[in-house]
Amino acid sequence: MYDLTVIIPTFNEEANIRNIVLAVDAVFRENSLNGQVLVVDDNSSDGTIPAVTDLKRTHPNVDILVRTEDHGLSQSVADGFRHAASNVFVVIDADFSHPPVLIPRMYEEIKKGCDVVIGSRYMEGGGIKDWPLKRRIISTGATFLGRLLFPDVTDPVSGFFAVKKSVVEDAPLKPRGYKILLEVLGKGSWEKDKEIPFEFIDREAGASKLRLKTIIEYAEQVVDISLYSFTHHESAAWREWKRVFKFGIVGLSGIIVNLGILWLLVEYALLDKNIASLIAIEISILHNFVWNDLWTFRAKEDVRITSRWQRLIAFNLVSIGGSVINWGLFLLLTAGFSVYYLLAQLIGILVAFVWNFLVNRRVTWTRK
Ligand SMILES: Nc1nc2c(ncn2[C@@H]2O[C@H](COP(=O)(O)OP(=O)(O)OP(=O)(O)O)[C@@H](O)[C@H]2O)c(=O)[nH]1
Ligand SMILES: [Mg+2]
Repeated sequence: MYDLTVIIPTFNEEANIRNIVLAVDAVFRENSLNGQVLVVDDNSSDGTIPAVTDLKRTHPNVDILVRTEDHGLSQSVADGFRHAASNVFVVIDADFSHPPVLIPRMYEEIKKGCDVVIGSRYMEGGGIKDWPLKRRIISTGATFLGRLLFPDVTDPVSGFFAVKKSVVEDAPLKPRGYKILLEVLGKGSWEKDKEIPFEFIDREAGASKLRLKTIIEYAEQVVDISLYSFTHHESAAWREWKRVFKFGIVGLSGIIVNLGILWLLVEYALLDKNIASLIAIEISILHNFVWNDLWTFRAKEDVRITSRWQRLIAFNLVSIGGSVINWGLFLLLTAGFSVYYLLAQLIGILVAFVWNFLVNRRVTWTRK
């Protein structure tokens, strides 16, 4: 049994495989880690397989799994999970896009109690070197979609991560496409994650395999994980849906508060209707803030905006933005597209709701 297994998926990586295996093994030795290197190859036609077989002779901790069916990167990594001879897995690309020197830090975090440790390109200190605009746009879109499911994770589609065996061993992974991490986060059982920044360096050797099919598969995967979470309430994605529901309930109750206050102010305080409406709006915003702070997001020390007053100001500003969106859409739909005014208002409310949730989630109640 090894301390950890570094899984390297490969397909025609002759130009890199020897160097990456040796680099990972050197990191093991420098850090006194008893590590296994497991190359999972999709029956490459170049010299990848002989190169690993050759290395095995001098390095008994190097293994190779050659697959002949169900070709695919994610499928290969999932196969690697099943064949690894340890309880901690690290997944890394063969083309030196991911720095092997970070492996010991990832392993340390797992030892300290994390279930998943992610190498992030999108957190402070991380980055991407030498990517053409097209790749950047696709990656940004994929990351945005992934963050809808896991908003606390800055890079939920990273190919560089460490995970405990217990997270994935009973998970009904349906691996496909390129984003195995999203599948692990969506179907695995985990509580604690941590991200470590790194700079992604585009490959120098060998060929890229990104195709349109990859993008379609990815969209299917996001939908599949959402549906899965509806029937698996222990999943992390369900935790997020719960927040959406709670946020919605708070919003609905805010409408009752809003109307109730307006009625009281007009009928009993005999206030001018226009002034009373403004006061009622602000009080309902305050009401919503308190419930979202205490209940929906359970804000504790782990939020970035530690002052409750500052969170209140942020929430207020976001709510005003939501109202502007609501009203703007109403004007656009009724005047521009002759939509029935109640329907136009309803669409405005729904879009403002999405705005309010997403922006407050990422700003007002974002994690440290
Ligand atoms: N087993 C297996 N490995 C694959 C497959 N496709 C890619 N890989 C490996 O997965 C890793 C990432 O693939 P890349 O082609 O580098 O993907 P990328 O980083 O998104 O794109 P480029 O670096 O620009 O080519 C590399 O180690 C590849 O050899 C596959 O179908 N099966
Ligand atoms: Mg690459």
